[in-house]
Amino acid sequence: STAVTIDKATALSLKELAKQTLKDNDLGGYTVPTHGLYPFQWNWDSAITALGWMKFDEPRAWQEIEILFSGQWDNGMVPHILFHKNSETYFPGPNIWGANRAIKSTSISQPPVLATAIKEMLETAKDSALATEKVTQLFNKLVEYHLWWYNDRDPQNTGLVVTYHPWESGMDNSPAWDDALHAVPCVDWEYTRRDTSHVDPSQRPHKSEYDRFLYLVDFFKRHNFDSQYIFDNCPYKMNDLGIIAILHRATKDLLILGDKLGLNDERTEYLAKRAKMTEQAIGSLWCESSNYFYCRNVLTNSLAKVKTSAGLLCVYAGLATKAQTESLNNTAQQWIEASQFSIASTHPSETCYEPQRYWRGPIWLHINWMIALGFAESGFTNTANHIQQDTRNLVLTSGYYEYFNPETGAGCGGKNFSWTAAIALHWLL
Ligand code: 2M8
Repeated sequence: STAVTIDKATALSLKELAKQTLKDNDLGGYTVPTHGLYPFQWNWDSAITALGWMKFDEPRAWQEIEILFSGQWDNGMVPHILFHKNSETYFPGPNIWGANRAIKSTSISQPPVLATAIKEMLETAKDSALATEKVTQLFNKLVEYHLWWYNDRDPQNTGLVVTYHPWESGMDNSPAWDDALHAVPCVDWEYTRRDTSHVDPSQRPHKSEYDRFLYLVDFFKRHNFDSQYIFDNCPYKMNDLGIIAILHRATKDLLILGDKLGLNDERTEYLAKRAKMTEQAIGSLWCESSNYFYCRNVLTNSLAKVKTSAGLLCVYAGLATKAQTESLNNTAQQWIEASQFSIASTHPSETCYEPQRYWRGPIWLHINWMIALGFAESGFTNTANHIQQDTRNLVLTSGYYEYFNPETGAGCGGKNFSWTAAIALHWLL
């Protein structure tokens, strides 16, 4: 799309609107993604949202992260949702998940962008004494979280962690899960979804997907969240590129934090070894004939050959070789040209691409930020600038929606959305 510069007055009012969005979504120390549709604290939403708070209320930004860690399990996992207060506007709630820790939560995690966000927060903090104090307090919890990812989700040291649920990937109905999810049984009980009463059902996942999402939730509960049992028997097991890439970058960021604060020890050395294993293993997700990284269904050992934006995150992770990065940059250039706004979450030339249906095509601002960061750091500034410019245009055109239609720029899903407002504050304005 054409370059538009934001004049000072517009930038100022967009900034005010973004701050107001975070304040309106603040439930007293943690931020809901948006009222109604998502009335609890989500893991990667909070990490991204803290970057927005950082621009105008640093203590509040640190509090967001502290409250998220208050729900950390004894085994180190930081859950994907913390159900701090009851709400009837979301399904499935805490009783369906059945994980009654001190704070009710789900039993899976989400893309671990936390350490990366915390490093960014420390580096941009105006109150560096406060930032240093907070990171020092949080460091051990972050280490435990990363140890959980590698030990619990890659107990056989393959270098590639597995995920057990599309909700864990954060990219709920990505076409990369279609085949693997199809093999999961459906739940045999009736339920009432709430999402489709807040948002047009044509922008949400299908019932056939929810039936399987819920089967898996129930499976974890029935087996008492037993790590070993679930690893051995879960009917859905993916090497998800989004999680692998985000975890990898976050581990490197954690080590940098540890260096800065003099907190590295034998546990972080172990994390560094795990990261090396990922570097050695990632090549198995690269397809030579199509020059792209794909997710893998671990149960069938087959690559899910559909180009989703998760593949581009390997650049952000520093997991792509120089030649792979060049080739991914060419693919990204075509991707950008294929629709008016970029980056569509599924490449528009794929037959499964749907511009309005959630993670099957729409643009997500935090993913754009990560992809652009990766290309900028690898020296592909044109690609990075183009993505950033398109992202600005989206916000100018439609404001702070949950996600955007790549063909029209129309806002989709929930309105007044925290991570969209936060990315605007952090990266665009
Ligand atoms: C979406 O996922 C939730 C389940 O976690 C849902 O649809 O009910 C995803 O976009 C996810 O990535 C995001 O964290 C969450 C809250 O914004 O919504």
